[in-house]
Amino acid sequence: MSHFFRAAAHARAPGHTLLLEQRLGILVVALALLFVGAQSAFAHEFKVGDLEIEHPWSRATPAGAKVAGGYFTVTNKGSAPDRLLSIASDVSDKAELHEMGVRDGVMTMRPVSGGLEIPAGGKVALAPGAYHLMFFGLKRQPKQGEKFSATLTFEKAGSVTVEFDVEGMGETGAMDDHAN
Ligand SMILES: [Cu+2]
Repeated sequence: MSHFFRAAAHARAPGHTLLLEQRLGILVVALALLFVGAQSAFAHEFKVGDLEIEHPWSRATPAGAKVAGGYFTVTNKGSAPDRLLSIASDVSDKAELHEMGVRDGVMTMRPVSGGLEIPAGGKVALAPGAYHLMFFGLKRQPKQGEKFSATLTFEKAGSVTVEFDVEGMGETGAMDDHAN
């Protein structure tokens, strides 16, 4: 009886140990994947100099569309104002910074001349219906779930290449039409 028990225990112990190690291994892999996933979903942030650029995103465009928007939040942690001067991307022929305004009673967008100031210690949000980037002459159709990169050039902080997450077409509802 005790001989049988010992044999059984001997036979099972390594199996249990292996299983526990396997389980721990799977757990570690799962946690690592979760962490990587969470990072790409939430910590989508870029830094250059004193500036932090959070969550650059765009919207999927319908087939044949030649224009896409670009949005993000930029925070200036420095003690001097900076200025977003220009945008360039492989995804389109050109890119502009736009602002919304009312002209003759009609809401229109127009290019921002002289760049967009980011005040010292301040935050500027580029969002649908407000300041935004426009990518003109799309060379391909950005699809939901994809990313495309663009380089932002600031007066003081210099240039930084950021990744725009392409979100769903219905993501905001506002300002797909372009008055230019
Ligand atoms: Cu625009």
